[in-house]
Amino acid sequence: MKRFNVCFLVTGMLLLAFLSSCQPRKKAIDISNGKWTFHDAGSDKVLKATVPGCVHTDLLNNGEIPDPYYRTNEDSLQWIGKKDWVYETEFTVNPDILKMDNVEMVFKGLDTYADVYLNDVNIINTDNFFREWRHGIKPLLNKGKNKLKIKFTSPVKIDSILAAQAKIKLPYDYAYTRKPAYHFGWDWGPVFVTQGVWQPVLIEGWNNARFSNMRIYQESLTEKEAKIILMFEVESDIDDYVTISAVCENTGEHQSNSFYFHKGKNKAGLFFTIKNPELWWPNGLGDHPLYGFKAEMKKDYQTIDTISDRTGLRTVELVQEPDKWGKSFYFKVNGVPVFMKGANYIPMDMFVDRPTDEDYKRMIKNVVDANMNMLRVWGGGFYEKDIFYDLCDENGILVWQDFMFACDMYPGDKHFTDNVKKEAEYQVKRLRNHPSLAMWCGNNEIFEGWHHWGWTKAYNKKDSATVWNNYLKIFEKILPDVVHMNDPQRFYWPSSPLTNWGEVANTEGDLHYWGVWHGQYPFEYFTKPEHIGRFVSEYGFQSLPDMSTIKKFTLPEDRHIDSEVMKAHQKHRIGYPVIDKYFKWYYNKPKDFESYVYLSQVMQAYGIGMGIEAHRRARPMCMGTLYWQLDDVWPVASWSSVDYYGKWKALHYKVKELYKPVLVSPFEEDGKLNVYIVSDKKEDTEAVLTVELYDFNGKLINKYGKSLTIPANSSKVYFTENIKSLPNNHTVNDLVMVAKVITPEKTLAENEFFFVKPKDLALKKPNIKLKTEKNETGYKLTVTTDTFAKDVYLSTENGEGFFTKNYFDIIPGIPVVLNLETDSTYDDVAKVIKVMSLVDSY
Ligand code: BMA
Repeated sequence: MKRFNVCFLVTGMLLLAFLSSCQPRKKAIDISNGKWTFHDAGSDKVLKATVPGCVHTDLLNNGEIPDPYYRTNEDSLQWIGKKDWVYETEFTVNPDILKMDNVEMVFKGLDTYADVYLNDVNIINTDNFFREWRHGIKPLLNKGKNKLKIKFTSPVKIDSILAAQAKIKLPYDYAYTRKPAYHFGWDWGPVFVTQGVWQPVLIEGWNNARFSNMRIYQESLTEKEAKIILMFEVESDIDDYVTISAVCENTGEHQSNSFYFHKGKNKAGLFFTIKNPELWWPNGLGDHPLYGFKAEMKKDYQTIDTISDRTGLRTVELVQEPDKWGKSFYFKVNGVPVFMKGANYIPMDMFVDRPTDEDYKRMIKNVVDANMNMLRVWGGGFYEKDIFYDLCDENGILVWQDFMFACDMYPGDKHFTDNVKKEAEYQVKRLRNHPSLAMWCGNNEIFEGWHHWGWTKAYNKKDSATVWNNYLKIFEKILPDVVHMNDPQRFYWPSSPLTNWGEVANTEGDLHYWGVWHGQYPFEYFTKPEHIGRFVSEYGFQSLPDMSTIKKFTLPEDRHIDSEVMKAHQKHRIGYPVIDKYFKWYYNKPKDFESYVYLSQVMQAYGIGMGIEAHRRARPMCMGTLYWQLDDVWPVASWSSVDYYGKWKALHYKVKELYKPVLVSPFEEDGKLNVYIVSDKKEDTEAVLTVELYDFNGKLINKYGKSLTIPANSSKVYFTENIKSLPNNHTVNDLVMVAKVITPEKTLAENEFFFVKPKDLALKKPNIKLKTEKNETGYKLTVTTDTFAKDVYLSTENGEGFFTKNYFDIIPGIPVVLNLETDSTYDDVAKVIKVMSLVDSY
């Protein structure tokens, strides 16, 4: 019996091996990893290239150029973008692939104008960074070596030719090129017009048929069951029957069917029912389970192709209904209105090939740690790499996805709009299975630009009508049509925003509120009801990056605001003067450069914090707050809350506190101090509100406490007092009020209130002490003071390590406990930590 079993097993294995050897299963090779070279089209000097990559990083790796981010190097490197570049490789294709009926070369991403030659035959000419390019190459392939040559033409050159030829001039020349707009410079980024192979290059061989797409369509979803249709797009070169079987990896449900395919493009579907589905929730509201599906295509019992993907089961609606304030604008996830808390995301580098998977993970960790549930992928960058959306899926971060159009008018000719349509179809199909993807948005600030930034003044009536009609063609016709055809369950919004911050009241749609910063109005304008809007998708204030970051791109002599280097790393026309203007209103003049850096961050956190609290207090009128901007593309003075090297600015620490599910927000209105509690939780919360008033010596002046039930999804005042009577005849410039929402287990929220502006506080020089203990992640720090210490900033030389709390206040007698997470071991860690507080900056 035993012998029979072994025999049977061996025969079975041999049969399987035989079958698989003759299986014409689709095969792919990635030729990006091979040996590549590149050279300036006008020179013979051949250098080693990295693919995926770009010409700037290749030149840098070869030691041909200095670090583009160092000092003012940007200026002397502009020649790179103006030249044409050639990339080459040689490869062999294994016989298995050569034998196949269809062999295709697939470019996952080319930047941007490329003429591709295989064995000296021109196979593709590309003009869109955002598209995938595929071409049949079977007749051109050799058994031995094959030569691939990609000639790139400078987008700077092409843009200027197209702009010169155009009958109507558009606001900016970058409109003609389908490439990340930020490469041409932005008010937070340098000009580096890259070229190169930015995504992998594959050779795919297949027989009979192949999957070109699998969509996981959620037909219906209730607590009891989810109905899913797997919809396949199949390319076939036969007229015949093919079987598709698929499995849901979570439930084990298996479905299979036979389909008759014609030569060309075909569609097929399989139906699944998931009982008692586990719902996907945004961060803070529940888990984010993902359901995996795997499909297999068989012909004559042999597998010819496989495909797999995953999704989360949830519904997302963007509710726009008339209400007492105008028209709502909020997201409902699984039937629950969700207040969106997040930021605008820009690419993580000028050179898109540079961020690693680890960098993406760190970035999303920063988002999750700061209690966000939404990122807006801004339209001047690029449709992000798969890993970005995968991480958003896994962490419950919803994505407001702009199509890649920003701050410009665009051409309307057939070639351009066809190109846009293909780009949109490709990207919508690529991204639609991601549960994190909440909506599609046509563009960034083009509607607003056209109606409010004076662009129309440059045109006569006829030209103006043409330019506007081209806008309508792309953003009101082509893009929404692509979304409705390919992703009908997602909402399309034509432009962020359709309002303007200069208007008196913003009663519908989203709002970019730039009265603070661009309008140079005080931070208090954030709190005015007419500036809050229904969903604030942009608002921001600049600060400088961490000192350790500044040290990386400067020499000591550069470290002052007026230096050429610091000016080169400030891309806003009047960036430093605007910061100075706000300093005068809220703070004292910083005594030196380091204090300027510190104070700019403290002030950014103060101002944007005011905005966040105002937006959250205003729920349900306002249902979203996305500040500008999360990250940086290089080390620069900007609106970001995390700098290029990943250092948290004061703002990011503040956001982490203010984006918690429960917010306590003391606010002065009509002569009263009102303490609001805002809850984004989907269940009621039992807690205690405490309000305590201390003087700067740590003496408790007044105390108030109350047990409460905080309703789910609410904003309400729980404590109100005449602002004048509160200090109890005490001077007001040395008082701090601390409001807390606590449960027996933990503090859910904490916030402070001061009676005067920071510059008017009677702060004394504190004697701040650190008690340190080694722990698992580094060191535990207990920080105490003898007099009230404001905005205490801890740092290490070179920015090493991560402080779990920073830029915090300390009341005498109430220690602040935090961790320094670090891999380094120090003999005396307290000596390594530099301590600074607000009084030290004057
Ligand atoms: C916004 C953005 C960007 C810009 C930012 C800061 O409106 O859409 O275009 O970088 O303002 O000025």
